[in-house]
Amino acid sequence: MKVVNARLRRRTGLYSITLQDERIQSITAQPQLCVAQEGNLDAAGGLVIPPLVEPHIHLDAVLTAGEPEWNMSGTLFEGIERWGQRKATITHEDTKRRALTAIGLLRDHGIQHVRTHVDVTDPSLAALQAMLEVREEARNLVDLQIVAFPQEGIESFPDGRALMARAVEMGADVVGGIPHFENTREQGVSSIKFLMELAQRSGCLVDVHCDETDDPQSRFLEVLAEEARVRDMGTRVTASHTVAMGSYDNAYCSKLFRLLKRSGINFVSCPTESIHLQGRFDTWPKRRGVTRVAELDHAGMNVCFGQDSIKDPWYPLGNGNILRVLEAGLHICHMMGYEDLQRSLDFVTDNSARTLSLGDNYGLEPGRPANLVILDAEDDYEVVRRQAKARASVRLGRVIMQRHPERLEYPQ
Ligand code: 17E
Ligand code: FE2
Repeated sequence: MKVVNARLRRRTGLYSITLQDERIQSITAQPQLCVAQEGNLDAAGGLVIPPLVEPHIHLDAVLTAGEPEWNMSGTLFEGIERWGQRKATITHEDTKRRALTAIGLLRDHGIQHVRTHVDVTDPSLAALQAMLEVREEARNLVDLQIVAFPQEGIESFPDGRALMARAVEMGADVVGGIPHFENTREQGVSSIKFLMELAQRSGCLVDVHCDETDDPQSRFLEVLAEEARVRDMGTRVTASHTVAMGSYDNAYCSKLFRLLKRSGINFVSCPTESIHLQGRFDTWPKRRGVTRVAELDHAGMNVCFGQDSIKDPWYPLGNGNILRVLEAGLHICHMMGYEDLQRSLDFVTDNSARTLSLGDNYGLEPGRPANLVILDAEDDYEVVRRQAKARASVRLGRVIMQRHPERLEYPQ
């Protein structure tokens, strides 16, 4: 199969992309628009990109907002409490059904690579077992990485360490953490040492909910980065949220950035989630409660955007559209300069793929998997401005989603 009349990022002109045996065979320049042959896909001058990536979502909690009660304060802490109520009633089937529904939404928005956190502070590990099955059953739609995420703490939850180890044995891909939620600062530090050790021993990646609080004293990021540096694991480690960095003073941040850079770790910001959950203990002026995305990026570090939630106890909106989160993130992080807009898709494609350590399994290059998405606009700027829809999603050479343009009518 061929995709014709494609525009590509960072290149001018039109291209044809030939797919063969689940791989990209070649990418060739076209002198002009051509007529698509039967069986080929016509990008019609739209941008063709490798699939969008969702680097941070909680598929075990999606579509549960209000069950049994709504989060009225809008804080992370009430979210955890409300989730605790819902967690008591989750079942294997309920978790699978909601996760698969959400994966359908992600598919419709051109996403094919997903990292989901799954709460393992549950002695039954029912949600994890369900998600392991979802990972297999949804293989034709997405590559799913599962994070063993200790929502109620590793040190502060009964048998927390054993549950983490068990989750890895069962098949989790990534080790998680939540040091700012542990009972004491010491427990936060020891939880990071424990989880890094577990990851190193098992060969898992690492993705820690790190400093998701406006407390400027929450400084677990430096602990995570140093652990990654001394173990030489930086490229395999991700710090998610790090919103306390939005409250650190510049003197500390300037020292911190030196370590972060040397550690080589990755960052995920969930700007819609954080603008909603953070700043809740401020009156006015209110902090933005988002990490220093532009500054990390300008310092040469790897940052990407994630959705975090779809209608869950922490965040009542969300629909699977990562371009909505990109648009919000560009606003919230003061990233709407011309240069930023011109490369804005980096934050939901290449940077995210690097966070997920996708390596040669990602990217529009001959020899790589035949995974791509056709967007309904011609470049990054127009994609984000017009909130372009994914017109088609191709996975291993097969079309898994095709969207036909909506039709407007103007009766007199
Ligand atoms: N759990 C957590 O600790 N933080 C979040 N933002 C979500 C779940 C969605
Ligand atoms: Fe999260």
